Amino acid sequence: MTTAYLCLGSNLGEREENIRQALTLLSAKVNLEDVSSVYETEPVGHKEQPLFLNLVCRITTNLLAAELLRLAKEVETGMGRLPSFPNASRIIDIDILFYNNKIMSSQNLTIPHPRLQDRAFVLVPLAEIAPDLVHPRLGKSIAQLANDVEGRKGIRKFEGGFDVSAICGRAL
Ligand code: PH2
Ligand code: MG
Ligand code: MG
Repeated sequence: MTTAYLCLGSNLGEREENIRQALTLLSAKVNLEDVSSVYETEPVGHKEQPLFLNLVCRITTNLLAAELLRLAKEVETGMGRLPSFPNASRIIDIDILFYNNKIMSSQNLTIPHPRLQDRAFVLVPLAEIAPDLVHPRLGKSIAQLANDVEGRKGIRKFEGGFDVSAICGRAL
């Protein structure tokens, strides 16, 4: 069994509902083990777009990394995400952050996610559920990386959030 971490983001349409739906679809195929709070975050990269909602989750799964990527893409496409340019607005984005301690890079998948150490919208929620997780390439804990990252001012906790037990049928 693999423990993996995913980041979910949405900045188009009913953002909260989009993230809830993605978690529901994912939890049909993998075990959802923990979910962070939801954060409203300023767009990083292409700035002229709506605010995102982001959260991170921990899953366990027997899927290989490439299969997990395929599942993430299937959920994105199934929810109606259309191909666009990098960093464009999207109804849902599902990125693999970590897959056990695996370090790998192929044409369409790099693990750990190559930009996670620069992204407060990933590190702050991740520090809630995995502060002691050590980045296998950088050798620093998520708590350390979250503490050092720039752009923490651009993210704030979003009121609301999810009844995760209603999503995956059990309390976490
Ligand atoms: N995703 C990106 C680019 N920029 N900014 C925020 N705040 N949240 C995201 O999820 C995000 C982003 C590329 O996937
Ligand atoms: Mg992304
Ligand atoms: Mg993505």
